[in-house]
Amino acid sequence: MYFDKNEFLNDFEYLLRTEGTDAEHADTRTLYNALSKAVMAKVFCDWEKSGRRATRRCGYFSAEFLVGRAIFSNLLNLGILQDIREVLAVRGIDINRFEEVEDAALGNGGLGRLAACFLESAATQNIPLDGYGLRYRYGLFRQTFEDGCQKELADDWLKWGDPWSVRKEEERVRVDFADFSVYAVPYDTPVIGYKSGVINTLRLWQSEPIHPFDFDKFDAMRGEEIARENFNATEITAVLYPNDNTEEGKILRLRQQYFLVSASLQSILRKQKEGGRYATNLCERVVLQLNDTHPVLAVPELIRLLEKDGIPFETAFEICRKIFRFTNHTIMGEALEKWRGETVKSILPEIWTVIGKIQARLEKEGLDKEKYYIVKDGTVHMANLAVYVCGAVNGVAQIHTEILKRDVFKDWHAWDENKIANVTNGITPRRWFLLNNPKMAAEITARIGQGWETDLPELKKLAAYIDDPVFRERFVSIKRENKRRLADHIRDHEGVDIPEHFIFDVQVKRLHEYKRQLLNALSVLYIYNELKSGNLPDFKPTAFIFGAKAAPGYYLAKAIIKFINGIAELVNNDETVTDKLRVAFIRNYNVSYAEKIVCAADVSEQISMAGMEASGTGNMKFMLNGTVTLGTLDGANVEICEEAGKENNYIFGATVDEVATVKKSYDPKKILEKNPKLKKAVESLIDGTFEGGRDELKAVYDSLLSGADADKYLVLYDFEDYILTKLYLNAEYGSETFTTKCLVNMTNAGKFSADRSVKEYAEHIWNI
Ligand code: 26Q
Repeated sequence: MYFDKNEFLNDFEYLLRTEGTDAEHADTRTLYNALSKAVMAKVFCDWEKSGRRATRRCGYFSAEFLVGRAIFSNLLNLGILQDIREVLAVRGIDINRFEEVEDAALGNGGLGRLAACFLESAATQNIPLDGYGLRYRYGLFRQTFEDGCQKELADDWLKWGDPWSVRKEEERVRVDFADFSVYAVPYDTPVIGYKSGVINTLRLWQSEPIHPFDFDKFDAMRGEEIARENFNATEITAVLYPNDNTEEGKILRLRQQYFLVSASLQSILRKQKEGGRYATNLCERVVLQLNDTHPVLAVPELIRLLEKDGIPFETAFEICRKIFRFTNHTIMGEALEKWRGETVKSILPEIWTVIGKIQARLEKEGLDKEKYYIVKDGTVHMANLAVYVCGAVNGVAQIHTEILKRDVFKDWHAWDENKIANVTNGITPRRWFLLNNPKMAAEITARIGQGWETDLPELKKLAAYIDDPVFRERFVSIKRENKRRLADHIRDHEGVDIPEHFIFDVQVKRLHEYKRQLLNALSVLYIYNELKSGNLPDFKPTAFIFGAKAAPGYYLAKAIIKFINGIAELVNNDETVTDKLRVAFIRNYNVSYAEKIVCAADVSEQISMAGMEASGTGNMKFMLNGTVTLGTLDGANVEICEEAGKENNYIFGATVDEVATVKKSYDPKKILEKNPKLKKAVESLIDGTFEGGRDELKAVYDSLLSGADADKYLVLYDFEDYILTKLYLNAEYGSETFTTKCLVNMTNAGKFSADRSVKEYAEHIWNI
C-alpha cells in the first residue's frame, strides 16, 4: 500500500469538512470516522486484489466474531500506526483518544475471539479465509453492578458508526421462513494482514424487511401488518444471545442460525454460478469451517439449495462431505445444541425434510440406532449431524480432542477413526503482544531482530538472554510500568486503589461454575481470615483482580459475582489488611480491557476442573506476555506446561483421571470436616458475614453441599492443593527464580500463535 503523510492529512481533513467540522473542533466520534474512512480509501485496491487472487477459499461460518476495537490493530497491520500518530499530532490530536471508541463485541468469549484471531492470522499469512457471521444491532451486553449484582445494559456499538464496513446492497439475498421472508444485506469488513498486503473479508449479514414500507397496506390502513413485517425482519439480527457454554433453545436463535447459513451459502453459490459447472466446481473452490454447532444448519441448507438446482440428494450429500468441516469447542452436555423436531418442521419445513433424508441415509449404513442418530425421540442433535456429514472434525487442544475421542464422540470415533483430529488453539501475537505491550516487543526485537512477530517460535532465541541482568531488569521494569497503567485505569473506572508493588493476581473470563471463580473467591476469604488471625506474617501484598460477565439467566453465576463483590467490599474497607490485600471486580470486562490486563498480570489463574475447559486462549495471552500460570492440567494449560515446563508454572489439583475416580464416591461435607479454615470461608456464605443477597449466597452454599450433584466441579476437593500452591507462589514472588519462570514462559509461547493453528487448518483440514 502506498502511503504519504501529507496526502493522508489532506484526505482526512477533507472528510472532516464533509462533516462540517475540522481537526480542532471535531469530537472523537467524528475524528474516528474520518480517520477510518481515509484509511479505508487506501486499502480498497489491495482488498479487491486479495479477493480475486485465490482459486480456492475457506469460509469460516460463525455466529460470533469478537473483534474488539479495529482502529489500532488495522493501523498496526498496515504498518502506519506510527505515521498516523505523527500526522494526528501535527493537528494536536492524541491518538489515544480513540481508546474511547467502544469494542465491537459481536461475540461472547473464547469461541468468538478465536474466530477473530484466526481471520487476522490467515490474512497475515496469505491464506484465503473469509468470515461469515451476523451483524447484530446490539452486541454482548455492557455490564454494571448495582449493590454488587450484575445489571445488563444494551451495547449500542453502532453509535460510534461503523466506518470499517461497506454495505453491499446489490449482493443482498432473500431468506425464507415458513411464516415470512426477509432480506439479508451483507456488510463487508476488511481483515488486514500484518504487513502482508493481503486483505480478506469478514462478511456480516443484517436482516431487513422485504417491503420497508408498503403503501398499499398503508392506504388500506393495515398498519399493524406493516409493523409486524418490520418487526419480524429486524428482530432476527437485533441482538447477540449472551450465553456462553450453555444452551438456550429459543426459536429466534434458530432463525438467526438459519439466516446466517442460508444467506452465506446463497452468496457463495451465486459467485460460483458465474463460472458455470458450479456443482463440481464448488468442492474444488470452497471449503467451509463450521464454528461449533451454531452454523450446522448449513449442511441441510446446502443440500436443499443443490437439490433445487436438480442435483440428486446423494450427490449433494457427497458434496457436503467434501465441503464442510466442524470444530467442537465444548464437552459440556448443556452446550450441545438440540432442537425440537416440531420447531424445525414448523419454521423450516424444507430443512426438516432434508434432515429426515440424512437420518435415513445414516440408518441405511446399518449402524446401531442407539448410538448413531441425528434425530431421536423427535429431537435433532446438531453435533451428531455435524460429525456424520462433515469431512473432518476437530477439538481445540490435545486433551480436549482425546476426550472427544474417548467420550463425547466415542461411537463416531469407532465408526471412523480418521475423522477426529486436533488443532490446538492460538492467539494473534499482533494484538496480544505488539499492540498491547509495545515496549516489551521493542526490547525483544532489539535482541533477536525482527521476524518473530510472524514466526513466534523465534522467541526461543530469547533463551540466550534469560540470565542477562540487563534484559531481566528491562522485563521487570516494563511489567511494572504496565501494572501502573492498569492500576490507574482500575482506579479511574472501578474506584479501587491497587498499589503497583502488589502482586497482580488475575482471573478474567466468562463466569461459569466449571471455571471455578468460586474456588478463587474462597481462597481470598481464607487468606483474609488468616491475615486477620496473624497466621501469614510473610504474605506478600496481593491484589486479586476478577473480570467476568455472567449469562443474564444464569442464576448461580450471578450469585457468585455478588459474592465476590461482597468480598471486595469487606476486604477493601478493612484497614487492618489494606497493606496486604485488595480485591477488584472490574466492570464490563471485554477485549480492550483484556489488552490492558494481560501485559500487567503477575499471575494468570486458569483453574477450571480438569476435563472441562476445552482449551482456553486467555491462558496463552498471559503466557506470551511473561506471566506464570496458576492452574490445573486442563485444556491448553497442559501444552503450556509441555512447552515451558510444569516446574515453571504453578500447577495443582485433580487431573482428568483423578476427577473420574474422585467422583465415584465424593462427599464434599467430609472435606469441610477435615479443614476447619475452609469450612469457615464456606460458611461465610450463610453466617451473616455479608449483608444482602441472602438467597443468592445460600444458593451458592447449597451448590457446594446439597443434593446428589453437590460440588460437581470439585471446588472443595481441589481447595487444599490450590491454596498451598497459591501460597507457594506468593513466597517465590519477587525472587530471581520467579522472574526466570516468567521469562521462560514468554520464551516458549511460540506454539500458541494463531499463525500456527491456521496453518494446520489450511494444510490438514482445508487443503489450501
Ligand atoms: C448454544 C446454544 C444456545 C445458545 C448459546 C450456545 C452457545 C454459545 C456460545 C454455546 C457455546 C458458546 C461458546 C463456547 C465457547 O466459547 N467455548 C470456548 O471456546 C474456546 C475457543 O475454542 C475455548 O478456548 C474454550 O475453552 C471454550 O470454553
